[in-house]
Amino acid sequence: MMAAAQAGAQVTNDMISKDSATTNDVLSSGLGTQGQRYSPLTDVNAKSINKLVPVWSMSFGGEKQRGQQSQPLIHGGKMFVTASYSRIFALDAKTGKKLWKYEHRLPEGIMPCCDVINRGAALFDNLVIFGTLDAQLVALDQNTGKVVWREKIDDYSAGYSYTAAPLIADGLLLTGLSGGEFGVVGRVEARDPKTGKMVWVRPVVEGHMGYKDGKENGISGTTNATWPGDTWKTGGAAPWLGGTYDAKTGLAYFGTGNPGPWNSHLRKGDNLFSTSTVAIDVKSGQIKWHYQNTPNDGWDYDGVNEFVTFDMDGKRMGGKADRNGYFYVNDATTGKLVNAFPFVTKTTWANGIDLKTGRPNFVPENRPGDPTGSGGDGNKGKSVFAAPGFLGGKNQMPMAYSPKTNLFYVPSNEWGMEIWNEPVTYKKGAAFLGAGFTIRPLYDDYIGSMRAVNPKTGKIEWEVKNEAPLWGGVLVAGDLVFWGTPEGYLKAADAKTGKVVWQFQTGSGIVAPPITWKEGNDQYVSVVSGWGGAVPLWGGEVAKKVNFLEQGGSVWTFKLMK
Ligand SMILES: [Ca+2]
Ligand SMILES: [Ca+2]
Repeated sequence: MMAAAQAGAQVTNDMISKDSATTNDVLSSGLGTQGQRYSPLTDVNAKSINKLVPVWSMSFGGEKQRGQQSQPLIHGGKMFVTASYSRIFALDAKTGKKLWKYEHRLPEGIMPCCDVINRGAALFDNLVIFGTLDAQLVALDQNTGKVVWREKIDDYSAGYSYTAAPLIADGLLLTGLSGGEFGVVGRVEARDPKTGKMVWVRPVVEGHMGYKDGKENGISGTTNATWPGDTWKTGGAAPWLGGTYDAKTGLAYFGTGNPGPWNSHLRKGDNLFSTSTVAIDVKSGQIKWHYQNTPNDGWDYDGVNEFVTFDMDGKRMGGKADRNGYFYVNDATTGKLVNAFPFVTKTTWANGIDLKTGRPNFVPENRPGDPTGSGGDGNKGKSVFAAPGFLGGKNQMPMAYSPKTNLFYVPSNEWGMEIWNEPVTYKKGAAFLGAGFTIRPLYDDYIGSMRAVNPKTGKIEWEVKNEAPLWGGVLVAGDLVFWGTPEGYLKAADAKTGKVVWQFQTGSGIVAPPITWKEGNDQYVSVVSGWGGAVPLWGGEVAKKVNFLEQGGSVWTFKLMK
């Protein structure tokens, strides 16, 4: 009855704020804007899961495949799912029947750094809103697929693009942007989701002016405090993975990418607010606090990974599994560092994080050298082996948190890289790295590892190793953890013990997070399948190991056989 009553109902801010508790829909990326990716549904459990079978599969079709990283949304009996090359589909959620499709017309010369992927849409009112590889936002009517509004984020020919799922926070549409490898200037923008009209802009590179309602709203930080000379003007810090929002704190949490260029000797200083978690007051558009995971990042340890709020010791905290290999727990209201520990086996760049100062204990000899300094020949600085490599202890694939077990489920990877610096100058639309690299595995038998992480003790409670690097996200549904592998399997394990209780081969690699919902008497599980993303493009020695994997592009949906 609940589902029938809500079919066709418009998505309100109130519905989005309750998304994590309402099991008949999935209205936001993260199954709730906190990003816990937890569902209380328990029909599918360790006892019943041997009856979990596919009910439909739908192909994205065409000749366009490559990486499929989208999390589907469910509302009013419809599934909204994005696909590679800036496509979005509406399907009948029970049968997989296609209702409509929108294919964004992409210009020649788009510059996505890390495959032509998209991570999903946002729902608001009668609209479904997603971003495109040419850095636009498109809002479509949920019922017809007709374009209602379209807004340009920035100039794709300068390296800007968009791949994240937009976030609805307190009735506003919040987006970051991509382009951190091109010296863009990272910022978070808030729009009216019904019209696309800008409400506020908050740059996340120190020195740049913010705006609200068309008026100046203060500079972010203090110009030149942490950036020398003009380096802040091409400072990067792209919040390309989007953000999370917690109504309890009123703050939106955006992770920011690497400072530009990668060569850290060209921008001595902390380079705020790059490689940080930035907490923005949604009402004022001001930065309430920031915490920098990797000051003066010299390894492309983008700090973009999701900040997932949860309760610990009676306080609202946030957990983040950073690319740099450390798991951080910060007070969600103040940003104060509460705990930090490695969640991978090797971190060469720092010997731990000082909980008093909040700063890493750097290992100076493991920073890639200055090409113009001692040990450099002017063209190439001292090469170092760094772990994790820049693809990270964890990359874009979202983790999950269970309030039942109080554990985070982190899709992690064990790899390193040779990295060296080179001279570079900024040129619009050209890669702004000043570094060379080769990614290498650390171990012969595995790269990926699904890890259950205790945020309080820092203990890894269990792990399930995987030969290929994990690149999809995680779902906790009741007492089960679901995740996909590049080898094509959707897997489920006991959330307490890590015992794998089920797996299904989807026919291509999974690099997207699963979802679950209930309609009528049936609990459904869905996941997008389609191998690609950054690993085959940037993975060096690892890419050679996984080049046998086939591309694809489909959604699979499962339920319990009667
Ligand atoms: Ca829901
Ligand atoms: Ca980067």
